[in-house]
Amino acid sequence: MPAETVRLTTAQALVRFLAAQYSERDGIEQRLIPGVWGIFGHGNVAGLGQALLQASQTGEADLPYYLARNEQAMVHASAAFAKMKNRLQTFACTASTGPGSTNMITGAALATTNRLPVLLLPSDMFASRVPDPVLQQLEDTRAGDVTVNDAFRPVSKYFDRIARPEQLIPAALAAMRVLTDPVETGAVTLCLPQDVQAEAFDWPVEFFRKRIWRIGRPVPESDAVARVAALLRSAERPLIVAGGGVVYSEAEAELRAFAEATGIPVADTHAGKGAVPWDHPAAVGGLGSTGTTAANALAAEADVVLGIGTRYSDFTTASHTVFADPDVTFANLNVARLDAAKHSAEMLLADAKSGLAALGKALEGWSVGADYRAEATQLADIWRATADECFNLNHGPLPAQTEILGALNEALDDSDVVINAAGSMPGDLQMLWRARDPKAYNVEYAYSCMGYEIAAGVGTKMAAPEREVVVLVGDGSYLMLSSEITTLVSEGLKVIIVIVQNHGFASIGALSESLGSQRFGTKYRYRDEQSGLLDGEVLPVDLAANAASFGAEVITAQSVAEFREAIAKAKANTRTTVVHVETDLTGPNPPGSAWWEVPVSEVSELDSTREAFDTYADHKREQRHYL
Ligand SMILES: Cc1ncc(C[n+]2csc(CCOP(=O)(O)OP(=O)(O)O)c2C)c(N)n1
Ligand SMILES: [Mg+2]
Repeated sequence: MPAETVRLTTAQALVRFLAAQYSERDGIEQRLIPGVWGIFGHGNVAGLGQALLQASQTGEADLPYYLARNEQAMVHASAAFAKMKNRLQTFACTASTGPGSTNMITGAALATTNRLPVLLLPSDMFASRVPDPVLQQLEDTRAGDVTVNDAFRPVSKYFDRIARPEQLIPAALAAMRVLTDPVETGAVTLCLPQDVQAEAFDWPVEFFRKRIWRIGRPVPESDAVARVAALLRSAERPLIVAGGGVVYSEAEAELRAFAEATGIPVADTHAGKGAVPWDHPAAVGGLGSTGTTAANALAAEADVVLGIGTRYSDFTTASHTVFADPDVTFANLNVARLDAAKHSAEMLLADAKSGLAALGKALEGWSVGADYRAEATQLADIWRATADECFNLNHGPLPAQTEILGALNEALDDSDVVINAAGSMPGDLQMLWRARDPKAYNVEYAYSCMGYEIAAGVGTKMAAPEREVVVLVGDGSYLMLSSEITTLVSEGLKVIIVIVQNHGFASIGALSESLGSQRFGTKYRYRDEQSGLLDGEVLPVDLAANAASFGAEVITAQSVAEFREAIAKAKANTRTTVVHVETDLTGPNPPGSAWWEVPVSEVSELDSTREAFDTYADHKREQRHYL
């Protein structure tokens, strides 16, 4: 008997299919794609646009539509949503052809580098090619099948172009497989030619049945557990590096129990922060270039490093200098072989939760020495006192950024979420922020993308409406992508946005100075007629008025005391509230204790560059391959 079919356009079929996809982990089933973000243009208005409208009017598929103001932002919102949902749910994003689609490429790269699932549906040129070249079409003299969407290939974990309706069947199934695979996940891109979106086909009804994508917990091989346990038993100064994999796997309780039983201190990365509460006896805080003195001192003498769910970015390893023992060895518990193999490690391929449980069992009765435990606790206490000083500087006339962060940290509840991505704040937060909840800290530091912050606020609030969501955004990042404030307003989502105004790049300014480049081009100033440089008067830019013009409530704070009041008011508010505060561009910053490799010009006419090069060369000598 021939299979039962239903006649639908490709776009209608995709909408129906997406509404029937579920993820499941630990017995909890939920919609994998609970909605679609989009901005319509000629590429998708009559295809996916019609399908989404029809679904909402007939109720044949439950797939709500959300309108973004910028395509990059809707991908960030989706990635932040997925992060908050521990990668068990995400959104689809539809964009028109050409610029609408290529605007999503930065978001795709962010999702893929952060290992966060997002489903991207860029519209594409006509599969028929009849009206070529259509508006916004790239013409390649060497190849007829190249479009701007080919630029998604390197930043997508799965890429396909649906040139005929029935190609959607294998492509959609492959897309779901990749989105729900903790090893493979990232941006998944299905390019939809605008004519194919509207073309009808007789689809097998079976394609639209409810599908449950099971997200398992791979268990480690017993031999691998034994090898890693033996390595740890031989260690005198082991250190744990807790990364995002701990949080995505929801392995916090296992990690805490493991650290308590073994006494191994736990350092964290941005993505792993909160997995162990900041005041836990084993916690030593952030590791690496912007790490605490405690974590970095322990790393310097660690003999065995146990990386759990970490990708070991250069900030975590201080560009391969933070682990300084010449005989240091690594063991990596990771679901992905890519990460498990890093630093010539003994690999423990497994989900963090199941891997930690197995390793904990194998190490029963073993613990590090009491002296080492005491040393780690003491180092952590010293760092906490340093952080307290950073929070209470009484700096003037403008407050220091660290004082604002301290006041904010104190004002927030344990479950409140703080968001940031780029500038000088990630470093300060990595050192100073006190997180108790694994979902309370969302600093995107794989792609460190200016413009993620406010868009991520949208996605995070959608994922966790019960939590207070606080976006920290520098003036530079605000100027890059603040338009989603209007989305917060139109969706009735309440987020607190703290704009930290310092009239330029505190981060890159300080970096520039340290590298001999004299803060060149890092301030938002008038061009000075005499010097010809951008170092004239401060610009009359009013970001508070700008935010108010988007429909947010705005409070301006002139001091730390006023900032505290503003946050209290913002917390009491029920609608999106922006707190604008000006801080000192030049710090003071928390004390750094590790390097970050940024190459300095080897030959130069400038004294500042020559001096910086000597320092750079000294650090280069400390760098290791970890072979
Ligand atoms: C999209 C993007 N462009 C450029 C950079 C490089 N970059 C990193 S921090 C920074 C300046 C950020 O300025 P602001 O948001 O004001 O933060 P501040 O440094 O003042 O704290 C720049 C340009 C980046 N991370 N992302
Ligand atoms: Mg700034």
